[in-house]
Amino acid sequence: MIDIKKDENLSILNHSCAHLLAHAVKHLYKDAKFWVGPAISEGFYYDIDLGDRVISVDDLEKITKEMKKIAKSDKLIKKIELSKEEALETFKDDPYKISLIKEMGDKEIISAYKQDDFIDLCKGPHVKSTKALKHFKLLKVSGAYYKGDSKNKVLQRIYGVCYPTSEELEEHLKCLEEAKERDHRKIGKDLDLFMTSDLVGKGLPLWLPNGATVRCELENYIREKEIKEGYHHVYTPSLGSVDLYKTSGHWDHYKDDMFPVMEMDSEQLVLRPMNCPHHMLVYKNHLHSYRDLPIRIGELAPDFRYEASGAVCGLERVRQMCQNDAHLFVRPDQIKEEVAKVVNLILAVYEDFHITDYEFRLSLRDKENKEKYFDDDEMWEKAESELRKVLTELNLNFYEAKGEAAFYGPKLDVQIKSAIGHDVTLSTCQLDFLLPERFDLTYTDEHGAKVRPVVIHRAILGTFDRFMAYLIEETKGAFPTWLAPIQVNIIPVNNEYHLEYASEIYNLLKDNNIRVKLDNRDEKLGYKMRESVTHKIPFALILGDKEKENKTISYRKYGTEETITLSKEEFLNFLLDIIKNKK
Ligand code: TSB
Ligand code: ZN
Repeated sequence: MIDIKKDENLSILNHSCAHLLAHAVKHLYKDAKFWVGPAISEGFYYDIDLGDRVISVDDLEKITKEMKKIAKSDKLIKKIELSKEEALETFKDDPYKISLIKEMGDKEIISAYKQDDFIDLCKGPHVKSTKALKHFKLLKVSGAYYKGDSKNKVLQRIYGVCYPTSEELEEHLKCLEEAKERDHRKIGKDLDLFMTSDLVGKGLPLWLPNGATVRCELENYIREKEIKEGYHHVYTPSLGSVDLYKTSGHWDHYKDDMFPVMEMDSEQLVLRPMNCPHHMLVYKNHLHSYRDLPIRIGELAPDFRYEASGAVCGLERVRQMCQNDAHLFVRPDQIKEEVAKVVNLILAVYEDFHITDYEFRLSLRDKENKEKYFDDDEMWEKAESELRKVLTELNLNFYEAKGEAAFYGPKLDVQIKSAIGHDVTLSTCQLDFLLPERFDLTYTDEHGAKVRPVVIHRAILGTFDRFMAYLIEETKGAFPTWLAPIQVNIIPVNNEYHLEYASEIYNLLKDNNIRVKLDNRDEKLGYKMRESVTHKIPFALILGDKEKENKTISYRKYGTEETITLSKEEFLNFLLDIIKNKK
């Protein structure tokens, strides 16, 4: 999908189309007040205050018609420069624009753009005439808090996209359709991977047997990999006392993302949003010498975060998640080597899953935001420059983002795009000088002195939830054989004659730990074959007279039309090899 924001001409066109939208809305709803209408990666939107009115699909049609009319009438779009007083006078009926003008401070000249009877406060640039805005589509409408703050009024946000030609617009709409087809929520439902229920709650999906099977494979996969890399896994509770999170600093900087306190007897408990505090205590359970480090404590750990109800999305953003987490306790001189190992582990895992479309992001703090980040300039400067140095030395291509750090330190995040265009973090590797201090962690150095270790937080698959969402969208539900909920579907040509042989093959595969299904329903062969494809099962075995007689099997691989015959032993070895080597 084209990123509109990355193309200057398309950005101008889309932003101009946002003005056209506001123009049409102003014609149709006289009392409408307008906040902002930027171009975005997906096209454009405009946030509009329509009183209590909620825009419907019918309204969108009406607005579209009016926009087309204005576009066709070829109105020139002219830049106007106003003094502050003139601007305040021009926009006196719109409190949102007045607040924008006031926010501009002492600015002497304020620019606006005018097309026929509509004027909007704007820096520009714009296309020359409304005529250029013929090929657009209004896509959806949603509520959006004024300035993104949930304490404020909900405005109507209307989204759209605009292209210079109808062909390009059609192409874009086709891509949107395809993205909808790839959306993990749709595939998850179609393939019975997971379900959601309002009775359980928002952001709390239930993993069904098919999805749970895939997850179990992912858990075994990453656990084994980590054991080979010298990790030790633990199980720690999903609850912790408020004091634990006061000690860590979560209470001061992360409370808004946590579920509220539960009072029990004399204890105050919270559901944990992260596992770091528990792991700090695991480290502290023993004395350590410099020779013991690095110590790598891993856990597949459930966490709970109070994500906004508008932000939760299938398995991608949930309120209960399971992290593929670990905390590495290292000496300062081991930071580079350990970060390198984490990065290499991420890259090795990505190779196994054929993940190629991602970007590394160095996530830094926002100095101005005192609430969100631990306040210690010296510590932050040290952590950020150290992590940047390591990444540069590792020759990693990364971009920097302010305001994306954890409250305790900077992060190296791996960013991917979901089917419907969400930019989300998959893996993460974070450098932390704070928690060792807060928990008073030490080791003894070669001179017998007590020294602070440094902590590296890392999640390779991120959470199983988000990773699964990603996998579903990347594979469109056609998982590689080693992950597929059902790996082989056995279809006897005729139950009367071939069921016995089919059962023999079924037992052979089952005894070899292959996830196999025997479709012995009295349905037509063609029907069963088609269903095998709909369920995206990697192998369909067709067993008839020839196979029974020669002790062979004939298979069709998902996505191919070819039928291949092998001896049953050959097939078994072929299958075991594919699974073992994750082909
Ligand atoms: C890596 N303390 C660290 C940990 O040691 C931590 O919690 N980091 S995190 O906040 O970045 O979360 C780790 C990963 O969880 C993220 O990289 C992301 O992939 C995943 N994640 C975060 N929030 C959600 C959510 N609401 N739903 C699903 N996955 C999430
Ligand atoms: Zn952590």
